[in-house]
Amino acid sequence: MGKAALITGANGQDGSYLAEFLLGEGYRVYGLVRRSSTVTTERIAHLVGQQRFELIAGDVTDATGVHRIVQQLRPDEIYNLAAQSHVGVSFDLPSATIEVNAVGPLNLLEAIRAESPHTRFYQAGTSELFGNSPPPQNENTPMIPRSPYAVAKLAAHSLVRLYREAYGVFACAGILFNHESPRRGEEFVTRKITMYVARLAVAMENNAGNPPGDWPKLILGNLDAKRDWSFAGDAVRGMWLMLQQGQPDDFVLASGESHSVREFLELAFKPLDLDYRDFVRIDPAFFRPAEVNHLCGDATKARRVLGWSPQVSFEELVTRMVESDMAREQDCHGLRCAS
Ligand code: NAP
Ligand code: F7E
Repeated sequence: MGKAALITGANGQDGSYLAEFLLGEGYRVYGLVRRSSTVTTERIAHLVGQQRFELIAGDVTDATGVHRIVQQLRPDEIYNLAAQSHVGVSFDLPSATIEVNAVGPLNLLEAIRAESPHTRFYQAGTSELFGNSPPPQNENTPMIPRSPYAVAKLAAHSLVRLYREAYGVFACAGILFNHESPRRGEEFVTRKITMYVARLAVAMENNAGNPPGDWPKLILGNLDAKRDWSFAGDAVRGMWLMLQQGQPDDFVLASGESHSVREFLELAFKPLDLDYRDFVRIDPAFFRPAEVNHLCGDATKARRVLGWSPQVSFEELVTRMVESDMAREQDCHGLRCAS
């Protein structure tokens, strides 16, 4: 019989790719999704109804519910991807962010310790842990968080090590640098840019190849921040590999290449043959109280131990995201025209 895995945050960007990946590996997959008054399962709609895929209502901040779910399922693996994952928002919602991102993993680890000690645990950690520690960053780089988001993730990172050392839980922390996809949330900078480019492209198609004169600007914050961007589909393969090893450990997953937000913009606007500077307006509201300036990961350990490396280049990633948003925008425009 195949293994069983529980994914928290199953309807998020990474959760959707991980669910697909594990189903492909023969797993039975339980996706934890919190109750909402609107539909939040678009990213996994194509999986719902499949024989080995089941949605479970739950919230990682609810210790009692988490305990019961782990007790009932006793899965082989748990991937904790649930989070308030927006760094900027964490400055406005610090308590909620700490609750989900730090207390959430604590609830899961406690439930594993008490009810299902054989369960292997993956915690979704982040390059934000490093703050402004100079690049390249690896597993030994000092972790000096610069946001409530990163402070909470540092607590989770420390809990993983504690439960491994104190209780022998097979717990791994991934330290993942930014990873994106056409399924990326619309409020992250990459997707915000590719959606804007797609809308502009479709508007131009309908305006004899010219940008409409009164076209609204793309409003952004700090264009000089540098990030190590890779593809989410590559990242989830790395998460799974961590839980297949003989010993639990922590790993950086990154491309080893760093680009500024400005470079992302230039590349995204390229198919339109337009200068992004004519379309972007900078608004201080999108700057963060404390910024992480330059992230560039060193994934040597993951390459050596896990045999992991990213398959999609930065250029390919930007192209895929722009093309996907263009196709979506064209469909949507077609529907509007038809109705
Ligand atoms: P995402 O798209 O924002 O997904 C996060 C998921 O967590 C959403 O499905 C959300 O559900 C769910 N969630 C939030 N609060 C919850 C709660 N209290 N109980 C249960 N579920 C809850 O994030 P992502 O990009 O897939 O990232 C996955 C994980 O990796 C996150 O932990 C993130 O912090 C971490 N990470 C991401 C990156 C990256 O570049 N993507 C890099 C490093 C680490 P709703 O739909 O209901 O909001
Ligand atoms: O910002 C700058 C912003 O919000 C990237 C999460 O998945 O990766 C992600 O966190 C950069 C920052 O991602 C806008 O100041 C400029 O320097 O897309 P982002 P992030 O903060 O790097 C890490 C690894 C995670 O763990 C997180 O969960 O872009 N920026 N203008 C902007 N950012 C946003 N969101 N919106 C802007 O308008």
